[in-house]
Amino acid sequence: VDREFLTRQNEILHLLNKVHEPNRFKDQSELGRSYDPTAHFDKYKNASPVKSLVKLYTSGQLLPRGHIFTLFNDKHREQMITVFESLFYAQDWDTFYRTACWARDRVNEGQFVYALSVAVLHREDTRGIVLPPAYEIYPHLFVNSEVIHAAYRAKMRQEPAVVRMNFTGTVRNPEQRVAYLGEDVGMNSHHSHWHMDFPFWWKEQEYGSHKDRKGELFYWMHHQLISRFDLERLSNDLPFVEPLYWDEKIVDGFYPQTTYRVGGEFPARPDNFEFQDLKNIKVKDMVDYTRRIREAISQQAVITKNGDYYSLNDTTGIDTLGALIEPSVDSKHPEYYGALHNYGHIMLGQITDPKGKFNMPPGVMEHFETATRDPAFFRLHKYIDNLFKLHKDLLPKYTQAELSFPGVKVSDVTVDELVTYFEDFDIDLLNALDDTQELDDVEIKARVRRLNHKPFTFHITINSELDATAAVRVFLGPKYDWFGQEIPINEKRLYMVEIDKFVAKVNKGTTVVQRKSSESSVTIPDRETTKDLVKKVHDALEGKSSFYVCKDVRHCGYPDRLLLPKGKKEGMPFTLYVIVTDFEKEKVNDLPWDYDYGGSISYCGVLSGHKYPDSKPMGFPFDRHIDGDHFFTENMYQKEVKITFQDNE
Ligand code: CUO
Repeated sequence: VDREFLTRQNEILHLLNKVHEPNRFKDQSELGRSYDPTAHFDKYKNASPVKSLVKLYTSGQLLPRGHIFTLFNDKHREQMITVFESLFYAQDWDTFYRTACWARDRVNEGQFVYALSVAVLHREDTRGIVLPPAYEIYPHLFVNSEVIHAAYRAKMRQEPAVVRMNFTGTVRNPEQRVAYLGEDVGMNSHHSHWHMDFPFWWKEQEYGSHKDRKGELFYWMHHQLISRFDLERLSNDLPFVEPLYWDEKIVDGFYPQTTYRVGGEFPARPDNFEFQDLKNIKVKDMVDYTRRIREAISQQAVITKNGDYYSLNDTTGIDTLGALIEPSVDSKHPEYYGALHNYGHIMLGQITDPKGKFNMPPGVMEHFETATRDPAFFRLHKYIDNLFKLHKDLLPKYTQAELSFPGVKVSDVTVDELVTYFEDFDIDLLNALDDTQELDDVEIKARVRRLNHKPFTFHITINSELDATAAVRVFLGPKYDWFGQEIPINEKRLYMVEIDKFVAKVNKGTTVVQRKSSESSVTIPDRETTKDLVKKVHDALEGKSSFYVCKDVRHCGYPDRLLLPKGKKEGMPFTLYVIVTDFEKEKVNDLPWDYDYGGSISYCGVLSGHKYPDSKPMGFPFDRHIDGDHFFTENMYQKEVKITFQDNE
């Protein structure tokens, strides 16, 4: 037992416990009271953030506790970054821990949780520490108001309760048919963690930590969110998502029926609402940014701050473009190309109170934890995605040499029956409720319906003339569109979802490669609950059990339950693609260990500053234009599979 690690794990869990209340752990709150950062400025690699933080605090300029924090508000975010940097620059664990205890009761709890989480994800001495699931730290952002009210009633009565949560809306709203995906707590937790692993405000140079292919990951992860949503829509007889446009009505409204802990309900948007000028962002700005980005794409070069041209005409163009559109700190010219995507979130979040006349709180689009609840999220991201598509379509088609693997042939692929179903899942609501002196905690949970699938295994038969290390990519695409027409490959590629990517040894002769759905490089299993985590750490500290520390712990990753789209009761046909290429040619030798993918690197990259393990563009070979005839080579295999939804209502 690594006692030091366990103690640290325990201390982080305590720091994140009921953050909206004063710290209930005596040693931490005492430490927070007695620590004086001003006496220890020499203990920070860079002391200016902590100096600013103390100044902001003593002059009463920090966002007060209890107020709503959103990352999209410049002032809120700047302050949060000051907190993050104070934690990140602490030279040793003790300084980090004391700074965190100090901030715990002084800084706005939303800012504190965000800053502490990102610091834990990026400091060397916290590597391997497991954070509680976001839906347990902040249940309000994940469950609806009805559940919160029922939970309060149960606590008042001091009775344990399980509260059933329904999806937002009614059957009269067709969009509700896919609410199970947009409101899935695991999916929202994945999305919010992605943005903590790849913050758009990350100052690579200053923090000395490179995030390999960050702009490309922004494109790929979000592209996959939309493709997956589209396959889910198809499974529910809904057409693919249409992009939104700045000068058109947003046909479908959205009533989140979700409430902030303090500060009221999330604002709703009626049907057919139009974009409005905000105080600081105008609709015309969005049109202008889009025009400039389209210009850059069509001339295959962006203009940099110095007025130079920076080429987009190669495989790294997508990375440059991702950074420009999100935008991240690495945007080549933020003044000229603006902040198309981030402003899109704000435009949608503030659409019903554009001038702040009614002092409405931020909309669901202004938090990564809640954004996908609004169907307009997928429409905004489809709009952004179409810009990426425009760029990819201008790149040359893959050559035979790039697509093929001479001497290697995939001769067969079999897979178990693909079956999906709904199941119940309980979320701990303990953190959602205010503590009152007189009332003890009782166990209160929200019970949600969520999609899952039966585990399955692929068997891939490869005939090879040589011993080789193969990169295996598995994709799933729709077969028929909403009208029942078979989708041509060049269109189908846009809706292809990545199922897995892994490395396999292939021997001369015949090799059968087996791969389980649970091993997918896209997904992670259910996050450990805070309660289990606390117990495990406690037991290990007492010497009652052992605790396995995984230094490569993954918080980001699509939920493994959602690996397959729902399909239909009568079985819905999809096309499965397996592509086997020469890993030696695409291998990036930057990892200290032998990499077979695993974890959740497909959408979430390699953490800890290492490079992405292969050099092919994400989405290869479906990311570029396809000419049906010459595309399929012997090292690829396609077959029709059926996904059957088992209705167990
Ligand atoms: Cu993840 Cu728009 O970037 O939500």
